[in-house]
Amino acid sequence: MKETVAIAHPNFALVKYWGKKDSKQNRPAMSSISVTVNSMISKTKIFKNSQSNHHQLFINGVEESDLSNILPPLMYLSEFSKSEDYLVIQSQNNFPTSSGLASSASGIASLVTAYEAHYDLQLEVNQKIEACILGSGSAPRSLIGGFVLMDYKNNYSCRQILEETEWPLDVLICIVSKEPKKISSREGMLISKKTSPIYQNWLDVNDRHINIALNAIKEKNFARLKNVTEKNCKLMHEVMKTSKPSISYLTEVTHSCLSEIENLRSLGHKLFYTIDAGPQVKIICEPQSSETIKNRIIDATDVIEIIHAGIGGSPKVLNEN
Ligand code: 2P0
Repeated sequence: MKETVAIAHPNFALVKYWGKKDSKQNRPAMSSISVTVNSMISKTKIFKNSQSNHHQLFINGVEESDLSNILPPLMYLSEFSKSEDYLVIQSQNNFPTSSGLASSASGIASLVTAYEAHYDLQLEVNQKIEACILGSGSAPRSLIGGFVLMDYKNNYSCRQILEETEWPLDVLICIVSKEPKKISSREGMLISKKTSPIYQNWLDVNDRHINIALNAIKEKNFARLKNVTEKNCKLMHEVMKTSKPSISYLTEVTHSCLSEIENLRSLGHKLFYTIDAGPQVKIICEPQSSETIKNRIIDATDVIEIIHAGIGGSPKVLNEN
């Protein structure tokens, strides 16, 4: 039986997407800029389901009953494959799932990549982006390595700003909790759009933050990228906090990590952080500071572990038989 396996890496947004233009089509209401990371991997195997007449999804070996994120991409892709097959989809993450580590982005990007190869579809880039968005608004960014712009104004086109080797920074992912988040990004975004008094301000600032980050990355200007990334992150968490009910993904350990980041800066290390819909802190730093930063954070906080990553590449098909 033919099986196809593909891998994709998560991406972390430096200028973030939080809010949808269109919930039905899962369209983001703004542009975003991200960095793809290399040591974290979603690996997805697909093959025809000969046992059952529906799709089955297994994440880390456990069957999922909720297929709502994968059915829209699969329906879209079946228009190209003309296949009526039901599939078994087995996805493995080498990192905690659903806890603010972008597992949906890498999971969906690996599924779309595996599906395209399985049916030899030779899709256009915009068709892969469309398939990804239907599953996760941040997943198209995982189709590309390095620093990536997803442009809301240009039909969500995605382009590489710098290749993964062009600016060799490290990404240290501080795992504060492995618990799945209580409010999904999808739910949280709906609440914020409806209720946060600063949601319009958040939309209005997107263009400016995108331009600053785009130029900072092109110029490899660490200080400017730090300023805009942290400003954008703080504003997104303020939008969450001012929503009704108020949304907070941060914990005491998250805050202790942030204090330690300030201490490390005062010692002359170059680092900045971002935090997504979960308590984990992602630190972007110069590689020569990585070991000191890791040791300090492990010693001074209750962070469980730190994943040491570099900038990652695009998805890959591992085998087809
Ligand atoms: C981002 N996040 O830009 C932002 C920052 C979380 C905070 O995109 O509803 O899992 O499937 O589109 O893609 C997380 O959103 O949500 C996300 P859906 P997704 O990375």
